[in-house]
Amino acid sequence: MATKSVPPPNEAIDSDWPEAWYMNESEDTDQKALNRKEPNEAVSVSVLRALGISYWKLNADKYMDSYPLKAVPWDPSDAADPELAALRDDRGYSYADVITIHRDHLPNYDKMIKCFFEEHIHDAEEIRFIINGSGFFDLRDLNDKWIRIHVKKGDLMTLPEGIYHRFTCDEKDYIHAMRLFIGQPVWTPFNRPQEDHESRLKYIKAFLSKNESMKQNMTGEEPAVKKSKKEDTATEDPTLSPAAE
Ligand code: KMT
Repeated sequence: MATKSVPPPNEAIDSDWPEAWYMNESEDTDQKALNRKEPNEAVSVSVLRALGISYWKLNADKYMDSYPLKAVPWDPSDAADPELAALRDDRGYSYADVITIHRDHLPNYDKMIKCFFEEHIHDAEEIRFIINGSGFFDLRDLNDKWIRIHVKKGDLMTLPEGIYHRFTCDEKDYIHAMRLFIGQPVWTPFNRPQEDHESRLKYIKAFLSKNESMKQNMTGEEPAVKKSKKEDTATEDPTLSPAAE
């Protein structure tokens, strides 16, 4: 589909970023609930940037009807939104798929939901554009605390290679999203712990070591090194792969 050519949009100004907060980390909470602390502890955009997050706000209202509910893969050159097309070209997003996470639309729904919520890293950047609906990306801060980011329609967010993170739908239980990739997609999640994984080491060097002073300012505590009960390393989990269906 031919789209009008426009320059790639700038990253969103701070006030347009999605809301983020430190999570209540009690074990027995519902993963789809807000899980805020009491009182709420908001997370600033500067903290999110220090963790390597980038964010653009796109006009999803205008173009959402032009995306299928599911297309695996989806040709990113079909983007009707000229800003998305410009971003795709500028950042080299050569692969995309479109999925809808809802019981009626996602095969193996229960397994997929569980898999998305397992703490993991990837060996590439994660790029997600929210076409409709909403959900939570949780990621570890400089002190290994969970930050919850509430993504909604129009949000395009990237998570850097090697960051510990997970995803869940919120209580509305519906998200329609485009997953973009540079080159051939690799869906393998590497579940925590991955302290010696090349991508984790790269992330520590690029973001955690660099922000040592910010880390100490945040709590005055030494960072905790959490070990997962899971002893496995890479999980070649076909459920993350669009080819699984
Ligand atoms: C992921 O990597 O967690 C997913 O692809 C699911 C979320 S897409 C909004």
